[in-house]
Amino acid sequence: MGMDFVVEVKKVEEEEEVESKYLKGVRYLCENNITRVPNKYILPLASRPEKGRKAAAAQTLKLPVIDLAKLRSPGCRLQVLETLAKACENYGFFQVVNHGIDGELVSRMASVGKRFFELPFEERVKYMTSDVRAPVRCGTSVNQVVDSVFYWRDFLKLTCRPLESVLPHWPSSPMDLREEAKSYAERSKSLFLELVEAILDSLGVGTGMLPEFEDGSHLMVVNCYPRCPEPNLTLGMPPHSDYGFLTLLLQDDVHGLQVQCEGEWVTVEPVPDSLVVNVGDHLEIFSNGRYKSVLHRVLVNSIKSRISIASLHSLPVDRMVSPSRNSSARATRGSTRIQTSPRSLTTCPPARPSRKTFWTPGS
Ligand SMILES: O=C(O)CCC(=O)C(=O)O
Repeated sequence: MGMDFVVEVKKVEEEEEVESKYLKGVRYLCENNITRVPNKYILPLASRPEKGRKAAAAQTLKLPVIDLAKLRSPGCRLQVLETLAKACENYGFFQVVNHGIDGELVSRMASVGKRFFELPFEERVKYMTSDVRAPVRCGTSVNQVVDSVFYWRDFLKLTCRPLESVLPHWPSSPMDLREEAKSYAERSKSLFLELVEAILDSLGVGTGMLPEFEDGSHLMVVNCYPRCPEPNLTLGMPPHSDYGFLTLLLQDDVHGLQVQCEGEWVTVEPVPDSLVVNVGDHLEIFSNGRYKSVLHRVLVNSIKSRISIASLHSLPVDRMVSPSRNSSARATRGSTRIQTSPRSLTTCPPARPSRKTFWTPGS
């Protein structure tokens, strides 16, 4: 065996060892006290967050507020529906207050989500799989199997339908995870149904579809963004839109979520006791482009880890989503049809975030 060959094999083995370390996730990496961002996470210059960072830091966005208490009050409902429609048309995002999910439950859910990522790696690895249909999936970046550059994020994905049959597959540690996540998932589903009823109302399409939503898909994603020694070189999540009808996002008090607004990245101001809600691709299609599924991304920082819990809701996975025939959900940019299959993200190159394009069959 030649010396060159031995050196080459050793190099490949070393590279494989380094790669497999990254597959263990950002938390694992951080537990080893790194002081620099490894090359694997360094985005190309044009995709890094510092481009326009000063402006973005100065620009925080107070999202339109939807007060559920007012939505429930017959005297105020119409006005709230108007605010809701404008928010979905102009921002694709809004903030819900008085949402009715008990504050204690929200805190317990956030706490158990955080504690899951504090478990020893040997416990978390039990749930690491590349099978996107698994009822529970732990991983890192966006899609660690295909990402050439990794994002500074670990995740735990819990399929929430049908709840009783997926529950035994959810992590048994921390001990309270199943109980808290089940309660939170149930409350999130109820809130989604209430919001989707309002959305259908605001579009003037009637609420005949509600039973379909009751049977709809529901995925809960706990995102963990550990402190990052060089946050200007990477992102927690790239610009993307969500696939579903609505996403209900619970974020802690750490800034990170940015929304694209008039071509600029603006940071969403976390508001205590509220949930951030955004329009997903399915709703954009259903409303024929009237409501916007807007690109968003996540910044990381060097001071504080961040946790968020996204609940993605839509119609059943085998249901075809197409534009509503009702005239008030009229076409503003053509239309398309899409299968509600479990595709998790629509991403685009971070440097050039663009609007998705729609077409009308026959146009
Ligand atoms: O962590 C966040 O603020 C956003 C998470 C997100 O965009 C997602 O899970 O799709």
